[in-house]
Amino acid sequence: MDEFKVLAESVIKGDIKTAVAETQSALDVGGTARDILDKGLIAAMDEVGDRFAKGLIFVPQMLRSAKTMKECTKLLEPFFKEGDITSKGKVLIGTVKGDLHDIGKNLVSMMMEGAGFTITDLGVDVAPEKFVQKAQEIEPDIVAMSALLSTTMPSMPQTVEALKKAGIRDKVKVMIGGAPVTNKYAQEIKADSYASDAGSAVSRAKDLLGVS
Ligand code: B1M
Repeated sequence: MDEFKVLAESVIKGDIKTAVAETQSALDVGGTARDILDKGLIAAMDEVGDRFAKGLIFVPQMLRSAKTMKECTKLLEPFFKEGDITSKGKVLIGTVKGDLHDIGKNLVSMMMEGAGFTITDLGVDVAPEKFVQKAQEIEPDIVAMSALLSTTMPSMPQTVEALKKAGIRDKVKVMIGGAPVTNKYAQEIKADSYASDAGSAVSRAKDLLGVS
């Protein structure tokens, strides 16, 4: 985090103006979007999480840091585009029911879109029925679910079950991710794939659909 110390500190403090300026200057001096994201912004959010867990900060401060990170991420978006490409496949994505965390899900959407996937983003707090209804409407290749709370993870198998009940489970691939989610959990709930971060979500999606 040292290289991006001021950036990370401003995200932790929720100082949008400084964080945006630091992101821009890191890009201007040749920093890669991936480094700025991983070593600056995500590292800062991990620290925010630690401070929250220790009772040093509270929900309003977490929200402010989240808003700051989102503003910085906007500057990085163009750097995650892989070039002029035809659609690699349709992805329906959302954060599961009861869960309002969307930064990781938005990064996955952004990187998948940049890699040429067509994204339909249902947002946050997406109930299994909503995933099913939209999947029936747009016929995606992949249904992608994000969860950041251990308490909302059960909505993932519930969604898999709902897809099954609607008769479309074998027509889509299911990918899951989010901080508390593991590969083991993906296997347990019979998802087709798990990714630990947004970059590997792109690789896993390509693998699932057999595209490069
Ligand atoms: Co919340 N929160 N939060 N929070 N929050 C966590 C997740 C927590 C770990 C903090 C902590 O205690 N240390 C903890 C969860 C504990 C647990 O269940 N394991 C927690 C809690 C407890 C809560 C509340 C319950 C607090 C309360 O109200 N008492 C509450 C719940 C609200 C709700 O959802 N119903 C709550 C609320 C919030 C805010 C709204 C204030 C805010 C979210 C704002 C927003 O997202 N718009 C917030 C934040 C900011 C966090 C932390 C600090 C940061 C999350 C984040 O954005 N990280 C978080 C601590 C932490 O994660 N270290 C915490 C950066 C982001 C890039 O990482 O989302 O992990 P992440 O995404 C990664 C990978 O996981 C992966 O790719 C991304 C990286 O490339 N990934 C996927 C994500 N989705 C994927 C999907 C894929 C593949 C990969 O395929 C489909």
